[in-house]
Amino acid sequence: MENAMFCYQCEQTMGGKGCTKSGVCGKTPEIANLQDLLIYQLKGISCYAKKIMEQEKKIDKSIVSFVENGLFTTLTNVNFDAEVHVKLLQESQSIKERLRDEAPEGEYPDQCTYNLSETKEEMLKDSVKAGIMYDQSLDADIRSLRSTILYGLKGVSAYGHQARYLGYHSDQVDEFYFKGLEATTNDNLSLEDLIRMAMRTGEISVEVMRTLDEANTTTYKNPSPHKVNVNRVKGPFIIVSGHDLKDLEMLLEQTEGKGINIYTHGEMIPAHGYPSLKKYKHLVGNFGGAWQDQQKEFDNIPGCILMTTNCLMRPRETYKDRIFTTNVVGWDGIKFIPTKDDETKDFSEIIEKSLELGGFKEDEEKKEILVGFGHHATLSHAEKIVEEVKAGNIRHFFLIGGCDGARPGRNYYTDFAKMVPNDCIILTLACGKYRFNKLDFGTVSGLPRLLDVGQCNDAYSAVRIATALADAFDTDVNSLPLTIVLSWYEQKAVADLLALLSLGIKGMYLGPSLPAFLSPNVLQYLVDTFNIKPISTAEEDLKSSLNQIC
Ligand code: SF4
Ligand code: SF3
Repeated sequence: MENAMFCYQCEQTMGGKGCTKSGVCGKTPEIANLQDLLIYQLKGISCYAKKIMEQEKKIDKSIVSFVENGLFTTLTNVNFDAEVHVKLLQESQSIKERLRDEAPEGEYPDQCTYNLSETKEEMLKDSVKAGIMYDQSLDADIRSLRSTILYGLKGVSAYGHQARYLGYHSDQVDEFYFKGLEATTNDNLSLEDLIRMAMRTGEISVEVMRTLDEANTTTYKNPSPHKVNVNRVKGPFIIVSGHDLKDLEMLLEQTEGKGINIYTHGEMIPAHGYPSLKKYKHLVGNFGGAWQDQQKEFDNIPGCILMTTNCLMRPRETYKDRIFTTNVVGWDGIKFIPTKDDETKDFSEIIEKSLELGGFKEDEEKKEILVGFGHHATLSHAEKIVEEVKAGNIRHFFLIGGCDGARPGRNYYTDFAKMVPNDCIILTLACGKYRFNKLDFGTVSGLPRLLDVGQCNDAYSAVRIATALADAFDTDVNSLPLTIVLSWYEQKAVADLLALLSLGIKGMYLGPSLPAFLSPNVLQYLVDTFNIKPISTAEEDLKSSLNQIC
């Protein structure tokens, strides 16, 4: 069965239905099947852990961390290294056995009783029963909700991993990994139970984003507006991609005074707003566009790249020797920078390589864009914003945020942003903003019309901004002159979407296409309950958002 697979967890899934021969993302059937088996194992661990927790006992944080990392490893565009998966599988088995000994007697599902095979070949054979579509008789809506919960949890795990690395965690989130995964194996749960569980996943997503916000803003202080050069600077360089601020910080420390320029890439751009990061003079700018442009943009580049989280694409031969991964990111044959026992990393190899490559020969003319409008910075203008809205000078807010991706339909987001009238403010977050963040939107009432709130996890920041404004207007978020236009690609966006739904936010536009894992009934439920709207054309959606409230 090594040549068959099934995965429909991201937006670019083949034919909008599922990748069955190989992943559009570059995931081979081997990796896909090992990932299925790893999730199967994590579910087994979780069923035992839940029973143990019911006896008022705590689960060791090293096990929480293992489950978190395991989930994150299977998120789209994170890890493509079979050996890493085999190691994680082996570790999962010993953890499962430990919990099996500790758990009370009782009936447990197959995910618990299964014992991992010795060789990779046997594991791949076993993985068939871990496949999403294995149980043909499973109700389509149950499968859909189980998948929604699982993908939401994958998104949560990415944020949880980042926060934990900075020394922050939430017990609520930690316990929910087990409860959520157990729910996806539990045949006694009805559709209503699973809908509740999906909403609970959303609440947990809010909690993990809150924890990460606390971790980031305590460690690096609250972001404040900062101009970022998006053009090249002469000299050797390292491009840091992904979401992990701590990796960036450690690299900045280790490169200080070495004549190496550091650029952010993709989701790392909000780093320029954090006082404890922007103080480094050699953090010179932001490089390139969103993740899907990397193969073209990294081609033959005279410097190095460090991937701290998603999104990693198949590295081309022309830069295979200069791209490095760390944390849970990996690609077979690509250099990996491990975390040492004291939680630090040794970046000397990437530093030496970047010096050897020599870097850019010349400076390009500076082009600057503004970042750093997290909740703290934006809300410092709250009074003014409220006044201007009341005076009719600011008409409407649009939160245009989420993931970017390769499909052509994503021009919608550029068109939408361009068409937003001049008396409206655009808030943005995550990598979808690369569709329009280099355009000049000017100002309205003395405020920039484009406010970059941050990374995808800063959806929490956007929520803080929206609730504070709602309070100031003595209303609720749904009654604000605010429209949310979400773009999704991978599972962090699923966690973000569930978070917004769990907060009761209605009328969001979702695109560029709808998740393949939502069954028609589940989708209908979301439409009926939350008035979720699939995007149509930028013109029409803009018109209806402005008409609806004004
Ligand atoms: Fe396909 Fe997306 Fe799964 Fe990759 S992650 S195999 S592209 S559905
Ligand atoms: Fe982008 Fe991968 Fe999702 Fe954090 S970097 S948003 S797609």
